[in-house]
Amino acid sequence: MKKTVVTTCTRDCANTCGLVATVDNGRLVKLAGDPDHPLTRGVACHKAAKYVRRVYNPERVTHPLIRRNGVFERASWDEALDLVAQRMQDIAAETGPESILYYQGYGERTALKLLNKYFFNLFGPVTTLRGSLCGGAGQGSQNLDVGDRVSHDPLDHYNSASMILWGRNPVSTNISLVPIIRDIRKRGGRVILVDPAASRSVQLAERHIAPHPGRDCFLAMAAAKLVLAAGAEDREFLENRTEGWAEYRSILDRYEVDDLCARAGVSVDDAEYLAETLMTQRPTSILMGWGLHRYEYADYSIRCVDALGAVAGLLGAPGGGVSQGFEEYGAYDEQWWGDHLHPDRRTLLMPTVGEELLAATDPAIRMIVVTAANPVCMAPNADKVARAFKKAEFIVYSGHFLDDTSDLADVFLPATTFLEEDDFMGSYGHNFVGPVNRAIEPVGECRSEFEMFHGLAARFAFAEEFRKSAEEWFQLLLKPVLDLGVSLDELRECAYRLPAPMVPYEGGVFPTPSGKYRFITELEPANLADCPPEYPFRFLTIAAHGYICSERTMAEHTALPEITMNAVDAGALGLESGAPVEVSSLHGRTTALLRTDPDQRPGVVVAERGGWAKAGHGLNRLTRDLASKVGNGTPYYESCVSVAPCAGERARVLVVQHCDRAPGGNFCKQLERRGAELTTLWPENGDALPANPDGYDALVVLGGPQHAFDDGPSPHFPRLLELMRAFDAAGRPVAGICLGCQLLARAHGGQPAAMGDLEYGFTALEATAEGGEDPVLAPALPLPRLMEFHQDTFSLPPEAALLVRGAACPNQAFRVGRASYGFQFHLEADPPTVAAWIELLQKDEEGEFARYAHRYDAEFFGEFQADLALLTARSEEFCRKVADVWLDLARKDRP
Ligand SMILES: Nc1nc2c(c(=O)[nH]1)N[C@H]1C(S)=C(S)[C@@H](COP(=O)(O)OP(=O)(O)OC[C@H]3O[C@@H](n4cnc5c(=O)[nH]c(N)nc54)[C@H](O)[C@@H]3O)O[C@H]1N2
Ligand SMILES: Nc1nc2c(c(=O)[nH]1)N[C@H]1C(S)=C(S)[C@@H](COP(=O)(O)OP(=O)(O)OC[C@H]3O[C@@H](n4cnc5c(=O)[nH]c(N)nc54)[C@H](O)[C@@H]3O)O[C@H]1N2
Ligand code: SF4
Ligand SMILES: [Mo]
Repeated sequence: MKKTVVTTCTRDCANTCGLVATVDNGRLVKLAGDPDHPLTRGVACHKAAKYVRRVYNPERVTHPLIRRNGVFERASWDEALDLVAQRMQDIAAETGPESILYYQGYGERTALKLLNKYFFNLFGPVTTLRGSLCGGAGQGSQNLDVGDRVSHDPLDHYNSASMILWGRNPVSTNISLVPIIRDIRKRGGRVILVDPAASRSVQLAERHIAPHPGRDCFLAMAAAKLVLAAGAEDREFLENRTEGWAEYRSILDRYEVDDLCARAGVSVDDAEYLAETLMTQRPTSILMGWGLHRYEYADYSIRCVDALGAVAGLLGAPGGGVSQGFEEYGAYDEQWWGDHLHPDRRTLLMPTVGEELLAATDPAIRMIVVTAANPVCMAPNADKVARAFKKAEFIVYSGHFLDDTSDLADVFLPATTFLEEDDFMGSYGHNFVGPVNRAIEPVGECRSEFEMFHGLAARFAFAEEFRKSAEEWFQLLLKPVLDLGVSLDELRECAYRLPAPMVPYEGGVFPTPSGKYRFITELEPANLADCPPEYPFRFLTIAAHGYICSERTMAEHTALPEITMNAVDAGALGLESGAPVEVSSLHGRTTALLRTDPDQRPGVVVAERGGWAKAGHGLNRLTRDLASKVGNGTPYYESCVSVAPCAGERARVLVVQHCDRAPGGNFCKQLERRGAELTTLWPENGDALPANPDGYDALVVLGGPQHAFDDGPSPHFPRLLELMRAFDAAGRPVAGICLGCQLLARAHGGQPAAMGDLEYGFTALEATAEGGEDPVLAPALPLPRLMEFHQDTFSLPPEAALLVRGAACPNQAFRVGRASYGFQFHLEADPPTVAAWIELLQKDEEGEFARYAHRYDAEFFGEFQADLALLTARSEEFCRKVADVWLDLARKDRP
């Protein structure tokens, strides 16, 4: 029962690829680029393939959640929607609808999602946002120059002789452009990358110019001066089709080319190469990315690049242009946002949303509804944002995963992904509107926001104004396209090109009041501040290659985020590639893993954005919150950091692993996150165990299917038992998990034995009185349900203290000796491990677990999977706390 469905990727990505989803027996099995989409041409990114796993990920929340007594619990849709509607009504009645903030993120830009705002507008003048975390500065700046920014159709770049990628990284962020760019090279054209970082797009370019961050204006001015000096400017255009040319010319006249190059941090040769390309490789197109936007005076750079295009005659020329983004809402009738209903409403400035929330009074923000966003992770100065969110009484979050923002929410409304929805999607990277056709039924109880907001609206007096079928709404929302004579059914079949020009501003006509191009006429270099000596490095947190923004799972995070520095910078600070370092800014501090790169520009620290704070990747805890001068954009790269070696020596932890199905998981990851250096040995594969603890500060012994009482198949056990005792005698902490726990008991005089039964699944356990006072366990209490998977147990060693007790199997955790801890439950098990253990049991029809099949039946697994996201999240948090204190024991006892 295989079928394919043509659809469109709706993720926050300029490609907006046409996709073909393959569905086998109702299950999505493959997502590939649509060969018939004019831009995708059969090639989607590697993230599309990963999205299949994301849809079915064990961490995905598939049921509504309500927080009760501090913890999320599964709830019905009616309970969740009743609660949200009730709070909206109560708060609006008490302090007015302005006390509610609707925060719509960038994860959803489909037609139907315009209606989210319409819902709130029908409700009343709630507070909303203005400004942008993304493209505000760029759009605002280009609008000053051209009136209304319109980019060249990407397919027009097939007419380009050469291309300049200016602060744009298509290899990671815009894969559909890659064949077009390669075609330019193939035709003998040049591709130049202008980027302070050695991004992956270096591979596309024959020349990489790495200016000082935020100083592109000087490079563009230098190139413009060189074009003028050669008499190669477009004189006709400059004289007749522009305003402010004399003023701009006088700005150029203030500087010499070598001075400008020094200010930009590039060689004169770089500027000459750029100018020569523009003069000899006609037409050259300039493609600006979003990296240029993230500065306070981004308008200087963007407008000077535009000006360079104007001087060199690129504007309005086929194959030329200075292009950037597209109007992704162009296909929709924006009246259905409903913003005209409350023209005077309050808005908060998005780039400083933390500060704005804290400062909001009359009324204060009491309730926040977040859809398709992760501001506690992605907005700058994230700790402040978290503080501001915590001040609100009630937070509603709609999304897919338990991320930094949903961790602060009171209600979680699980949304469908685009694979479970019918909709339409415009693009900010091209001119096509694509159909979003449902490929699979919603996973679990997930609902599209269309259904969610209909459900909510039904609880209010304005229900009738909102209630329409999706079909009726499409007719209204897509009216601008339907008016062109295309039908909804036709739109559902394939991507449709909007009637935008291939080449904007042909004939030098611009949608400005005078119809002319407008030059930047003021540029004050003193506004461009350098990093202070305490934080000497510019911090560029750029798009990750493997993920869209913060769309990832907890388990996908590496132990530490990675930062890249020039090797000379690192050497001067005594930092080693591969070692953890402390990265600090005025706003916060974090640990990261250092990688050095000889090709990276000195003075900058580059990292990938989007990792979660709760996974130790919250880089926005370091970034500065302010708004750009033009366009209310977010100048993330006005952040400066210092980098230093981690304080103290690294703890060296020996890990003994017994099977690939029982990895160190969350426990070992947290040790690494705290700077520990792990050495993993596999005795089953012949690794020899050391004779004594020398060289190690702590020992972890992991689980496995072996029996702790049976040395026959595991001849290394006696040696391991000795080693466990020797670590303890030396005062160095030991942690044994499952099999490791049983071995620890045996090492200290307890007796492992077969249980004659299987204990499996997340199980409620109880801390003993001694557990409540234990230094390692107590800070992690109360106990969540924890994962069990064992058929053996043990008797307690004579001197041991029982810390955790279970009903079916009493001995669940103990302390023995100075600092040895045994955990029968799998506190370390991360979601992929648990998912593999589910499959192991479900598929084991004839194996050793088959006799328990009656207990672990479809109903058991149904319940198990419904709660999996919550269970694994809570167990991860518990594990993190235990690992932290346990590792501190290793550090404390070091001489
Ligand atoms: N894989 C992947 N793709 C994505 C995204 C993602 O997170 N991952 N995010 C999507 C989103 S939300 C967006 S907005 C786009 C962004 O798409 P891009 O603009 O292509 O990507 P960025 O990493 O934001 O920035 C591009 C480059 O600008 C450089 N840069 C930084 N400062 C300067 C400067 O002062 N001058 C110059 N010349 N260059 C500078 C950075 O080093 C970076 O390599 O990508 C979209 N696509
Ligand atoms: N340090 C640093 N921070 C940055 C940037 C940077 O360069 N440096 N760049 C910024 C940029 S360019 C951007 S665009 C912002 C992005 O900032 P945000 O929009 O806040 O963050 P995303 O990570 O894109 O979160 C989108 C969420 O929407 C969810 N989602 C997807 N589809 C749907 C849906 O249909 N319904 C619901 N309810 N949820 C859905 C996804 O699972 C994901 O959790 O981050 C900015 N943050
Ligand atoms: S994430 Fe971007 S490149 Fe990847 S499939 Fe979606 S639209 Fe295409
Ligand atoms: Mo973005």
